Amino acid sequence: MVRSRAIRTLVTLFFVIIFMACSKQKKERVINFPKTDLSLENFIPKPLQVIPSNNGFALDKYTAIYTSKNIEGYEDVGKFLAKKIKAKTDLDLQVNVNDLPNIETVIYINQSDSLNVEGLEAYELHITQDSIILNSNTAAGSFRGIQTLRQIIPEVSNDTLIARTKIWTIPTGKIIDNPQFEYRGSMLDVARHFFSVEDVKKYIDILAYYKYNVLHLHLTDDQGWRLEIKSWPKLTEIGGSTEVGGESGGFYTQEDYAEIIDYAAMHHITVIPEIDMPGHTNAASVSYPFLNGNGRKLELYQGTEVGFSTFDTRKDTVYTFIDDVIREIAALTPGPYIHIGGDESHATKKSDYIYFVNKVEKIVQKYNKRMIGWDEVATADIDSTSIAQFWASKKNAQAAVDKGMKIIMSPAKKAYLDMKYDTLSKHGLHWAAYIPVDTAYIWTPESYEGIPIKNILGLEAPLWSETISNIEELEYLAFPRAIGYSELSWTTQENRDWENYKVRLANQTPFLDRMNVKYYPSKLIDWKKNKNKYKKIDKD
Ligand code: TNX
Repeated sequence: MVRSRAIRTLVTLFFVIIFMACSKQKKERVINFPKTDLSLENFIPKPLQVIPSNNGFALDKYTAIYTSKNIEGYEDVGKFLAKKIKAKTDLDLQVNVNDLPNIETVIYINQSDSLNVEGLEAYELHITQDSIILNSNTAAGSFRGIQTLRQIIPEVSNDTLIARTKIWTIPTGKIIDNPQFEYRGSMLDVARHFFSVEDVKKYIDILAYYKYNVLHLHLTDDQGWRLEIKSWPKLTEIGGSTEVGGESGGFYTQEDYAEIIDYAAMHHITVIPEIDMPGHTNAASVSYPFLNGNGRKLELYQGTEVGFSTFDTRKDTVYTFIDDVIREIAALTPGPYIHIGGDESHATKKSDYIYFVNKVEKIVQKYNKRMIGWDEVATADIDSTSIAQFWASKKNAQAAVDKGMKIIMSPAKKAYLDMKYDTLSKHGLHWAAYIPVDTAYIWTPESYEGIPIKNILGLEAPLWSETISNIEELEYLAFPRAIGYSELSWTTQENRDWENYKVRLANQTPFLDRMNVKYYPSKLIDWKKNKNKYKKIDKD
């Protein structure tokens, strides 16, 4: 298998070289590239190793893309790259089309088992004057690699060489890259305020550009149940009908959810659905009152208090209900995880809470998924295969370590996207901290609160939505901080430096502006204003 792949690679490379030699004979272009330096590019997250060779690769209408063909996912990655190049430059690059006339340069996306670094998402880019060869073990690795490539295709502007020549110069050199953590996520709370499929897709677009690989959806809470469950339809009919502030809420049909999953999969992003319980369950209990365990009168809730609701953890029918919900969600979700919440169950007795988490873990496992829960779940008698998401309690995180569990790092004081930047922030809360852009970046998830790195699965930045109700407000809180978290989870500690990062961050504006992302323009950053004027000039 490995040998036949290697042979295939060699044969393809051979053809690429012959092909390029022939095209050279056809036509020799003389391009005077400005001197480049790959190591000075504004990559985020910063790659493991960048070795510049100070020349230029001409990306233009004479460029074509080729990919490994018989290995699942590679051609899709090639097509994805072509689409993004079209959006940025208006060039129409062909993918895996043979016998193209006038091709001068090629981008070759290649499966290879002989990389300098191991890892499912590792990749290497070899950029020379004539070719860009992207090698990776897996299609996911090649997908991360093309994000790096996207980041070094210059943005257009009217006074550059590009506008006159329609050549985008890509600096030559070599990049060897591999993420530090296998889990690099962000969470969207679609329960407190509902966000449309289109909003979620836009969030995925940006996350993918910065090499995130997980989107956690907080689908249920006191204020709303947002995913259709066919066996319990009132969950969305009643429980999905409102949201914080009293607006009309909303929910994803199972088709909508499948659309999000597919879109995420195209971006090599795993979706993790969260059904928060036994607390945070008012919307479920209003829909089906037998679930309720707090003895209080049930009504739809549009406020922002936490900790008042609980399931009746000693009733068998509650577990029949949960079994149905988990069964349906597991069937809809290709990823390996289901998140059961488990946070802030202040209305649940401690012994009931432990009984509940133990039972729900078994249900999740019955449907062949791994359970994730907020750090409180580590107080139950759960397996080392389950995962704790550290948000507040060092003691709970230590309990998870003692059980040999993996931990997702989301400390509220550092990684909560819903915390205000400072006292003047338009949106957000500040119960954990104010988190300006530098504070969000300058900390070490690798050793935070003494949690050993071997227990750390990765990092996740949750965005709770009590104070935000549309995509602009979402973007205000998420960006630019989520960009920094991508670097904290991908790049090793030795490779991170605030002074260096903040310059690279300042240079994200052409991308963020083009994507119409309404980021918070923190004064700590000297934002580069570089409006895209190319199309306008072209018409003149
Ligand atoms: C705590 S973090 C919560 C959420 C809130 C958030 C607001 C966690 C597991 N629970 O219910 O939305 O604070 O910052």
